[in-house]
Amino acid sequence: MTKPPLTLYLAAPRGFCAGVDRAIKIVEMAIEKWGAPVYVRHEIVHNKYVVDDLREKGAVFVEELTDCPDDRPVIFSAHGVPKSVPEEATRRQMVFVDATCPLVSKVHIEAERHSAQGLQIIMIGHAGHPETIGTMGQLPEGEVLLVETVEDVATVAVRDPEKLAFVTQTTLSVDDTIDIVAALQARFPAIRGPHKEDICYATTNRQEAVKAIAAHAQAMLVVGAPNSSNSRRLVEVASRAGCSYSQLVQRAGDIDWRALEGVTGIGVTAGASAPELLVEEVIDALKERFDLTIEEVETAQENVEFKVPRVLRQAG
Ligand code: 0CG
Ligand code: SF4
Repeated sequence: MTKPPLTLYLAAPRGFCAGVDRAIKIVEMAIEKWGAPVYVRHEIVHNKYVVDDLREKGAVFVEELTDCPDDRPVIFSAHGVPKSVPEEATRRQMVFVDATCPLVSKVHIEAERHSAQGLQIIMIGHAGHPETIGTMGQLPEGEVLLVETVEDVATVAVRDPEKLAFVTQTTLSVDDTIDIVAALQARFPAIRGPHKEDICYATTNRQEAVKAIAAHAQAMLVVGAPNSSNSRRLVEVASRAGCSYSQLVQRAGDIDWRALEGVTGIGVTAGASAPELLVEEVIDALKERFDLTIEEVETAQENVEFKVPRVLRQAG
């Protein structure tokens, strides 16, 4: 039987960002340095494959510090943690390594700096996401107010409209955030903030590549996890940019083949926490069913790298 032709537009950049790369290295190096088990508070990055692999190597994943013994090292995930977490670890005299992405830490510092100047903070983010909990947790209760949508901006109850600053989650939709920032600036003309928002380079670049592909492809597959904010945003961006079918897949087994019947152009990308191995798995599965032509669509080049904390660079 002849296979139907399909052009696969492969997004570049896609997959691992510098913060994810660093966080995974931190866990691996900690296990090497201190031996197993090394505890990790929350999924180090939002990917089951990565987590299972590290578990195999000796990591134990827990949600709270209360689930860790005092006498084993603990790593905090790339998404960041409220101030209370390292405080508690210090109180218990635990060995801990913070794998918070430096671009998330930068937002933490921004929030603290604004607060020190007497400003109340409005955070644009998703309720319940660990990064939002971590960033809001840099300051006492009530000092950071959350808005998720343009509608929220209309009702947010601030202390003093003249004394405000905003920060954002790093993995938001660039387009949605433009609208929310505009609504904040319209309602609170004195609000301070970053030049645009705090969305990171990786989130921005992956969304750009998806938009460029959506012009040619009827369908988009995003390799990533359901709890991965940046991956889910890529699915939305593809739909909005014109892909009539856009699906989040954790593994090749998740592909809905019926939805791809008649498709002649498909985009493939991966969230910042999804390993390239899983992208290859998806491409191989497409190859089995289609006569595939692969075109890479590169909209940016990335050369960001973050060092692991010094304690892990030291021998022994
Ligand atoms: O995109 P979010 O913030 O949900 O995180 P994920 O682990 O998927 O990727 C980047 C990081 C940290
Ligand atoms: Fe850092 Fe951005 Fe990667 Fe999050 S998605 S870990 S903020 S580089």
